[in-house]
Amino acid sequence: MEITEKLEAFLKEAESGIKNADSLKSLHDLRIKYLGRKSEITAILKDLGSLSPEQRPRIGKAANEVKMKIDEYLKNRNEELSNETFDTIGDKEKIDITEPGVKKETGHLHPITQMRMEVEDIFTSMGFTIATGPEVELDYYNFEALNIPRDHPARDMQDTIWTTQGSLLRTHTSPVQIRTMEKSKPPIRVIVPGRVFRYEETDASHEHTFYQVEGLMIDKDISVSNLIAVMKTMLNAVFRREVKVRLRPGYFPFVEPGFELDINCRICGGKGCTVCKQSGWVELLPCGLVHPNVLKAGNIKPDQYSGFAFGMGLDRLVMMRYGIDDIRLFHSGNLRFLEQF
Ligand code: FA5
Repeated sequence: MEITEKLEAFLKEAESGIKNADSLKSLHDLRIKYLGRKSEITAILKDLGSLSPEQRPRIGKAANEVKMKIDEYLKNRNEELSNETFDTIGDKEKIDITEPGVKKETGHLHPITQMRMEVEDIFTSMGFTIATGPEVELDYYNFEALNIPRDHPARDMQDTIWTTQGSLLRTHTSPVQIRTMEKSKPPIRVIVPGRVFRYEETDASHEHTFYQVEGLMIDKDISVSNLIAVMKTMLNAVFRREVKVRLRPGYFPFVEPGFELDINCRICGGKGCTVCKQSGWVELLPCGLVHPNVLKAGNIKPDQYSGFAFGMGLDRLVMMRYGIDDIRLFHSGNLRFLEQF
């Protein structure tokens, strides 16, 4: 058979095969059969070199025309089949457009994380930077450099979880005060949000694992009034109103003088409940002026510089803001609780 006759027969076969294709899948298979690498047309085009110079252009042109025609048949049939599929989809798949849709659940940040980010924004707007420190800490940073030597009774104020190698899980974020002073010179304005751990029985207001935000400001002539101004600015921004606070003398070896800043209990409005232990006030924020021994441990001269520090309980701040009466809900994995924020 002459090559041109062969081409004609091939085109006829392809035309009827494509016309009879009854699905997009079988049409796809036909494209491979008629135009693919192993198809007859590809073989003819590959073989052009073996033809005489007179035959070559004629056959090459004819083969390309057949190829283009087959491609056109395939495209037309594809369109027909696609339209048919679309026209009949309503018969095959019944869609009830009145049925309520399926809501895609999206997650969100934990309320403590949301609060941490908010506090970070408030402090950065006052020129503070954010620092971090290790959760597994050395005795030196957690206690000794903070003016709590070995055998000091103040060690009992924070029950400690020790590692078998003699390190500890930091009981507060205060070790980062020393780590920050070691690295930078005054003026220092830094906050340290972080997770802390205590060997404690849990109750409505105590967890063994909770979050604090440490604050440290060191410069020339820093006094208690700077401390109060910064604390009030922060609390008013967090609670979006003028917050009632009270300062009591508080003892922490790393500050002198030291204070406990309490806020009015928002759970009971000051009447007394389990969270405020019936006192109407919630201990939120111990603070004070940095003890000279602590400045010395951080290589800062106490006769030239002074500073204030505070350590705020982040979990309790969230509890007060939303009126949550049990701290244990935060890590309970209870989605009905978490989904409210
Ligand atoms: C400290 O941890 C000091 N480092 C704070 C400090 C820093 C004082 C700088 C002075 C200068 P205290 O143990 O009181 O202090 O803890 C600070 C805050 O963490 C508390 O006011 C409270 O809000 C929160 N907190 C303490 N223990 C728990 C607990 N078990 N569960 C939840 N929150 C707690």
